[in-house]
Amino acid sequence: MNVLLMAYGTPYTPEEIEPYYTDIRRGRRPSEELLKELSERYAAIGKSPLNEITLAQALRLQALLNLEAPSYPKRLLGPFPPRTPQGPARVYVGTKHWHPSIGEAVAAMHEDRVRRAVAIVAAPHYSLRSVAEYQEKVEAALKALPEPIDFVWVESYEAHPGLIAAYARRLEEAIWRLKDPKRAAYVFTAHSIPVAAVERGDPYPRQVERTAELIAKRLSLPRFQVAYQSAGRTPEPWLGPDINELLRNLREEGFEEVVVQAVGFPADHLEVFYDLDIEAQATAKELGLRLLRARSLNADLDYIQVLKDLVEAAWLK
Ligand code: FEC
Repeated sequence: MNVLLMAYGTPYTPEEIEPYYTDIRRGRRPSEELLKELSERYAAIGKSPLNEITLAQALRLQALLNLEAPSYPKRLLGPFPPRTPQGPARVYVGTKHWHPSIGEAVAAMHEDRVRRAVAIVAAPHYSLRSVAEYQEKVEAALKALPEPIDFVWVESYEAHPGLIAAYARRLEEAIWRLKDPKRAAYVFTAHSIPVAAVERGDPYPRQVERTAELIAKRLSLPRFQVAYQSAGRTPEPWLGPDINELLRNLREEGFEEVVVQAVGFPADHLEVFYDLDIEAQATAKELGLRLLRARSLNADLDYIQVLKDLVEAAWLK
């Protein structure tokens, strides 16, 4: 079984911020002002752990796929780790905007004579501005190869029961720290996308709402809202409400405590550590609102189990 696990990617060093940002902007170099602003955000969090987390997810997914869990032998009769019936699983990592890039990963798969693989993004919701762009990058990489690779896509998994349970578990931990859970506000966030994509029929907001509804139902939350974060620094309108704007409204409505859970990203990175832990926290503090953030899924085994289920189901298609 072969898997291409994809994520956004992040620069490894401050010098790499400029080419990384240029790639996000489809080859247009950012102005000095934009570059300075982004560099300051990275400096404020020390370093984004996204590449390390993505690699850990891939290693654990590969290990899990290579274990025959249900019939795991009590005595070791064969090779360790036991192989899946389809043969050893290999998980390749490709990032959307840095290295290893999606193109580099697809080229490595071709060198290893991979003919069929499952493609999955470490982000649960489909968007024209996320998964569709990962798909374009895979298509472009395939064009450069002499033989095709047949990719079976997992396009979204916003309602996977294991994902909902994993998010609910982290949210519950935050709820334990609340002074009064019945009177608190609960906000689920995802990365904003341009409104233009939503107008073209992007299912993204519906899928984000669905994840939020299912987590809220599982924990019988008294109320919940969805907000968007990290809108791009471009003049076009971005999908809202913005998390900071929502925090202001919540305070005006009299809320004193709020739990925020980022459901659009499984991993910690710049947008979690800066946009939520620094920026949204500063807004909350200024408003006199107590903000708790539910911890991320990262490379924890419950999330990796979700990826394993999805990948195995896609492989059998
Ligand atoms: O830790 C890190 O260094 C990387 C954090 C990171 C993640 C991430 C995920 C998503 N994005 C999505 C949409 C857009 C759109 C644009 C855009 C721009 C940026 C910039 C940075 C950035 N994003 Fe991001 N995103 C992360 C980081 N993103 C940095 C550029 C500076 C800025 O605007 O803040 C606009 C692109 C353009 O200009 O055309 C659109 C979506 C996701 C969630 C799905 C996924 O993970 O792929 C959607 C992580």
